[in-house]
Amino acid sequence: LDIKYALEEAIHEVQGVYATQFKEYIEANSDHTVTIFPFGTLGESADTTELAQMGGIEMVTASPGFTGSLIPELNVFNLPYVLPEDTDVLAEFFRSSPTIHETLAGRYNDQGFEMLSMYPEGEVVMTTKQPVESPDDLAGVNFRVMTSPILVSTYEAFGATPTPLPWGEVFGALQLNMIQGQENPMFFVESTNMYEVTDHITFTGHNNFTTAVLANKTFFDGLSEEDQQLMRDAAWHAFEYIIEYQEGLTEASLEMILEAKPEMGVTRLTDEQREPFRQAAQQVREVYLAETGDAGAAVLEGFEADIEAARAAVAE
Ligand code: 6CS
Repeated sequence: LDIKYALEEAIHEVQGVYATQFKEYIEANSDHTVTIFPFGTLGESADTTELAQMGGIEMVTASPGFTGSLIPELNVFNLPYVLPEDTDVLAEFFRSSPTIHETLAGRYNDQGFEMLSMYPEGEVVMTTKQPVESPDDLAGVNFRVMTSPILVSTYEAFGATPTPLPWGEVFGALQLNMIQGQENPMFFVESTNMYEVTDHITFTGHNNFTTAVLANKTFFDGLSEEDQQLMRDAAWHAFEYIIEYQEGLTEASLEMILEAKPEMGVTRLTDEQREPFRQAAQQVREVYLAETGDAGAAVLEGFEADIEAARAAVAE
């Protein structure tokens, strides 16, 4: 078998490092091969997700920032101030959450996918042209978000003018001043040179970037039990690798940015400064609940219970 696997990122970025580990595991433990298609080779996230859904390729990395449009409950990952900030708790949550591995895995099944893994890619920061210390500073700022509607609600609540765009258009839009802000994990701000077209970084603590590794379900169901297990083992191997890989990555990336551009502004919101953003997050939660009904409420409740369980497990 040759497994075609498309990414939303470049090969040296987090999704690429994960995919490379997955590929090496599969190729070391079977006669199968994995061909990785980094961002840009098969289109934007929406294109590669659809391609995998239709069976044109076997695997894809698809982030809830985009797939929240397809599966409304996935917007739980996009809600501000829900995921834990402690990275050990966060990793344990992604490792053990029944809401992820049973409930949401089932929702992916309904859309023709087998979920192999979900993992965090790092704390999300805002990068903007002007400093941001409060929602007032976002007034009139066209702020790019991924295309899931709840991200539009989030930045509306944060006081900005949200502008959903596919990734490929972001650099140019910032350069042309059509947008004046965007959010992403620090490694990505560094690797995609976002710091060249924005002047301030703000740590708000409102989210961690989540992604999902999906296989086409018809393809996966057609594999032998042995090959299905191999795929799952490869995914867990890559999961543990990518969690460790990210230790210190935010700080190292920030250092590289400051070396390239010493005048870059860096603001870490204090608890007090975060308060209005937390208040706004309540509003977004209401939007999520109104749009997803009982199923969405159950996912959010399950999420919070699983996060508490992860916190307890890490404290032991
Ligand atoms: O902002 C985005 O659209 C992109 N950000 C990351 C960290 N990965 C892929 C995604 O397309």
